Amino acid sequence: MMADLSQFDPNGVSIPNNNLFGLPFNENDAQLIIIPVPWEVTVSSKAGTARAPEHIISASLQVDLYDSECSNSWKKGIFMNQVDKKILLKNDYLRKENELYLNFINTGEKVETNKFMQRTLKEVNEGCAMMNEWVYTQTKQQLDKDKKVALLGGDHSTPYGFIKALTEKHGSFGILQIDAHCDLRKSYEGLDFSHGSIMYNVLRDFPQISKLMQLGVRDYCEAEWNYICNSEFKVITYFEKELKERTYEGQTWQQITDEIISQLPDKIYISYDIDGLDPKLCPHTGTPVPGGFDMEQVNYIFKKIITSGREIIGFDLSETGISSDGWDENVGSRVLFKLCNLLLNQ
Ligand SMILES: [Mn+2]
Repeated sequence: MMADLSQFDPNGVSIPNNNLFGLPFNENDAQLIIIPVPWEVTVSSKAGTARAPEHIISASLQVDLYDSECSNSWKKGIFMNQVDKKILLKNDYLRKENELYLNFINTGEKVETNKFMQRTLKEVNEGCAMMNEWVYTQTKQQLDKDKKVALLGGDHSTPYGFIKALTEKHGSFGILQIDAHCDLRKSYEGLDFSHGSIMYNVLRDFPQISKLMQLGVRDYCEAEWNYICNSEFKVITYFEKELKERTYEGQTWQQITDEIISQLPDKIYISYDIDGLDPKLCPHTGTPVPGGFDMEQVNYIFKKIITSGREIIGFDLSETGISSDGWDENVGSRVLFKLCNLLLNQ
């Protein structure tokens, strides 16, 4: 079903009661469905990303709809589901529980010695498993209707269930991860489904993932480094330091981009942790790290992926923070619009 756009003025002012980007679509007539996941239970530092989907909707009304590279993409329809209030409430409760637990282990105490804390940790882990199951069901439902699907976090633990649903739909594919971190930690801080373990978890559980390409990493631990070295090139990480040094020594971004893309399989899932960008663009993200990409630098890679004939099968955007002046959400909504256009432009 196509939406009737005859009454819609894409050059006009957005109507606030409309959906994302002020677009006049609904769940039936939109080709792309975005699933918001208001979840940041395992985030130990700054809170806020669970509220990002609601904030991004408001900020998105300021995004102009003309994208010179794929000017008709949005006309295929973009619709974001309502934020699920039950998931959000569960997040708020479990985030507090997890804070108690993290404060406890940060004092050097052992969880094995404290029954109360063992129960808290169990509750957090079960809650995260429930969220994964919920995301799986939500995204699978839409994929079964032949919709294009994307996920908006929340923290970076949120896409686990979505990636599972995609392995069932597409079989083998690669993940392109934009991130300041590797997220390859095994059970970070005793948490089964931490934002710092998302790539470890999906690589462990879904052999369909043939390649993990990480770009912009600049904060990682020795175990993660060893994981990459022992992966037999299944995980390829372009560290920020290496990328910067290569450009200092005269290599162009075009050369580096071509090299990156040549190692990617035909089908690609994009996992975009906004902290891969320079923190000037995401100051309130959960774990900001100095350095990082400019938005256009990453968009250039995406554009080249499309022109190389590869297919983008879905994406998540996670870790967007919220701020009093709306800056993080403003950037987040622009990254999101570009990703939506890419997904629809094929
Ligand atoms: Mn991440």
